[in-house]
Amino acid sequence: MKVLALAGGVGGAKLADGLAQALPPDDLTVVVNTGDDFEHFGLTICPDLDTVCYTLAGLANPQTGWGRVGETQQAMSSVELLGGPTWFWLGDRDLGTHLERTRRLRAGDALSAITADFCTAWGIRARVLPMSDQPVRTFVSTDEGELAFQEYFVARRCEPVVSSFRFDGVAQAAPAPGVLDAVAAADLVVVCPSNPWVSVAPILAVPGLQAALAAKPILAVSPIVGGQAIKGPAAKMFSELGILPSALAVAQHYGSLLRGFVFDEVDAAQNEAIAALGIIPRSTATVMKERADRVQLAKEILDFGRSLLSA
Ligand code: FO1
Repeated sequence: MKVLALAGGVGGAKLADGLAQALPPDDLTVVVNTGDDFEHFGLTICPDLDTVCYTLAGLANPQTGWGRVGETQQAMSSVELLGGPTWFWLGDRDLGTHLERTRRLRAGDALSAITADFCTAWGIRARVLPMSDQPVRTFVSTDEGELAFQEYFVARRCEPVVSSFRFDGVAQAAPAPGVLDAVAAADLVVVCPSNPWVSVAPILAVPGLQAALAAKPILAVSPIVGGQAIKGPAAKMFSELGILPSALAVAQHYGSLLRGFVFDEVDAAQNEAIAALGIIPRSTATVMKERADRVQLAKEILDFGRSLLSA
């Protein structure tokens, strides 16, 4: 079964890793949000792409979920001593990724081609594609004005109250080479447990992508468990947008896009309300603490996916 996964950062990366362990390498393509990307120290930083790649390669920092395991901090310590900006911390090994990616982007290479080469170098066998080769940058409207995504997320620690989101450049963006082919080839599309507002929405906003996906069986995995986000500001965003955060709210948010919805067993009481949306519900253990949890959840999702295909 060919699977296309849509992923943002840490939660998406963990499920992508589970799927990569549960599927033959040729059967998995992961399309990654690039709305979180930004320019810093003159470098192009792609946090979600790097988080997905480092996780698939077994190189991710297990404490944070982003950045590299076994990092050293010489470069940023040096920046700190010189009075430079350290609000967005870049470990030394990670910095090497941004240096080489930026060098190649400046030499005219496409982000998708660079990502493919990095994946080969890191021994990643699944296909990882940025949603687009054109820059798309997420901006967050808040009670403190409009903030660039990383300014909101890291510098302001998601404290400002959000009212809307803007994906700058998305109207001029095209799906990266291979994305529409992967959609066409997919038997099943899995929306990972990533933030619906700022991780999945930018992917779905890339022109042509939603129309291509409409023909496909899609299931989403809830990033909200027991009314809380497993990681990050998703629940806070739902609340600030006037929606009670819940698995049901996530299912309602995606609505008719979905054929199936996987959510945590602690929310099993929402089963009927989700089914009433015309979406087939499946509650299970969705919190991925250990690496084994990722494969377990991936296998469950694939079984559920197969049952959706034959229904
Ligand atoms: N998140 C933080 O909260 N603080 C950081 O200093 C930080 C640095 C960082 C460096 C590289 C990278 O790939 C990710 C980094 N992140 C950091 C995480 C990242 O900005 C967010 O988690 C994602 O953009 C949201 O998916």
